[in-house]
Amino acid sequence: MLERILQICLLKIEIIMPKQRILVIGASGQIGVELTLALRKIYGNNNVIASDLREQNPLLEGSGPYVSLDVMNKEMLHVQVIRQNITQIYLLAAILSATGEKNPNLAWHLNMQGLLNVLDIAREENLHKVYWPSSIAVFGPTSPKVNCPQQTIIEPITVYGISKYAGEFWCNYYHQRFGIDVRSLRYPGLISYKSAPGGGTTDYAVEIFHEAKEEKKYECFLKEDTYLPMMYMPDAIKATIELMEAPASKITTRTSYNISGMSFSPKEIAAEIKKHIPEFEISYKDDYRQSIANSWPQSIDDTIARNDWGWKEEYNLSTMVKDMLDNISK
Ligand code: NAD
Ligand code: AKB
Repeated sequence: MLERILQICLLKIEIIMPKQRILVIGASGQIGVELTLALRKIYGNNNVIASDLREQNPLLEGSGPYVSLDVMNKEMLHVQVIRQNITQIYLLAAILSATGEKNPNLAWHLNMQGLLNVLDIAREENLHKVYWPSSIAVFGPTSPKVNCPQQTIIEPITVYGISKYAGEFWCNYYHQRFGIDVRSLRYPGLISYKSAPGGGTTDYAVEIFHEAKEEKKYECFLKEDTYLPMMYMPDAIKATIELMEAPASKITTRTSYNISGMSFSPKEIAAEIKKHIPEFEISYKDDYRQSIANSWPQSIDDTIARNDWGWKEEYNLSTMVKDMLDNISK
């Protein structure tokens, strides 16, 4: 299905759009690797430039150009945008919730200044589009727990959540004030087998698969009944591309769209894994990440994304678990 969507996008782009040159910042990360590969299928390998502070992820090697880049160095970023004739930026570099609580100043600095550098350059160079993800981490303990709506009380308690919420309003500001076509999704926790997650509270839902395969047991850092919104990576990539390809007239939310895939607890995902690996056992020892998880909603209402640009997920808990286990084996 993702293949078909990529083909349709490719056809549309070839017919109606001028040549696009895309810079992915943070391309070696959990989302960056898969998004870069998907964008290369649509726009052509040489038109999608992967960049990161760290070395190129081995999965990207040989698939297209890579430049080493620090998003905090605005001059260097600006030079690359001009040199590579960039027309769109996907900004993925950030410090996530759990790592952010260990170094709040660094998280605030990178998550805010990185975004402002990109938005400024987008304005100066008249870029066609910018993509920047937000997170369900914008919500806090006073937000509704179940089916949390797009607009509600939003009082985040992590530095990561604060930076994402402030970032959403910067995106909206640059759109209203300077006409930048910046688009954003509030991703839930993302589950993938290609590249490892980078320091979030939802990382348990990836670790559990590797431990189940290798050790047949897993000690979870969240309590068994901690429900969180989650999404399988192919759905996240599909959502990102569909949002970015939607006509501007369909985009009514210029802060960031709520988006939802599934919701489950550690106990539920463990039970689903046990259907495939009967000897698998889970135990629980919660740590500082439990209070972060407690502050987030358990599920998300994404009606606006569904109505505006036709969002619909493909994977649920059981299809995701099967696909993860099949692919980790490979
Ligand atoms: P990640 O940590 O796996 O990847 C981030 C990448 O950015 C890393 O490869 C890192 O080396 C790079 N980076 C860090 N500092 C940089 C700098 N100064 N210059 C250039 N590159 C730098 O993160 P991810 O999970 O891929 O997340 C990408 C984006 O999606 C982030 O904005 C994150 O907040 C958001 N998001 C992710 C999830 C998730 O579950 N993965 C959920 C919600 C939102
Ligand atoms: C995290 O746990 O920090 C991320 C997120 C939900 O933003 N996965």
